[in-house]
Amino acid sequence: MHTESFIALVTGFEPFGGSTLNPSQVIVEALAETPELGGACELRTALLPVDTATIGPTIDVLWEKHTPDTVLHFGESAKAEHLTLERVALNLLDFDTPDNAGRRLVDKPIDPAGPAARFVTLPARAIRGGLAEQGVEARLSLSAGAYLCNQALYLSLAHAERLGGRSVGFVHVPVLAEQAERGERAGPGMPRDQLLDAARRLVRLAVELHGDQRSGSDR
Ligand code: PCA
Repeated sequence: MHTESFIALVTGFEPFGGSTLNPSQVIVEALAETPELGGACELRTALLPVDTATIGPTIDVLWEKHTPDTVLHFGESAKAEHLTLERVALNLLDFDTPDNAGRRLVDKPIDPAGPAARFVTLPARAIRGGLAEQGVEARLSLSAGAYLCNQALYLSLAHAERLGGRSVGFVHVPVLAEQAERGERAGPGMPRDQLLDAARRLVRLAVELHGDQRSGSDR
């Protein structure tokens, strides 16, 4: 019997803003090493640049190459204390922290012809519920900011819109305790093992719940 395999793409970001590592990169590397998602799911991983000019082409290539069913973008947030599931991406670039190419942008649209915002197609609320059942606290958020994480989500959701039937979402994660210990970020930060365990559970739930989506009702 031929079964179409289900493709999950998980991305993280390179370090930025004076840190030597990014917790989302650590997640992607750990998942690539031991995917353990089970079933017919194929895991693909990638690292995204913190560069507002090259991130779009990078995302285009990933969609072209993998045609994923589910996409989970992970990124660091100094403000997050728990895994935070974003629900909306805005058509806006507005940031003080320069990207890794040294650019700072104010009040610029990501796509002048695009909609003002896009909702995630990932069942964020159901995933949060599934995590809670496993004893992992997560939050829902209405703003992914106006920096590179928001840009990645907005652009990826355009591909989801074009193809249909894809669940795409963004998860902001806290900084790592080791970043705080090195003085690269304010503490306390999350221990690496705790972050990796929570991220792995979240990816598994996203894959399991993919088929359960009711359009728009579960964000
Ligand atoms: N966090 C930034 C960009 C890269 C990352 O990991 C953000 O929240 O936009």
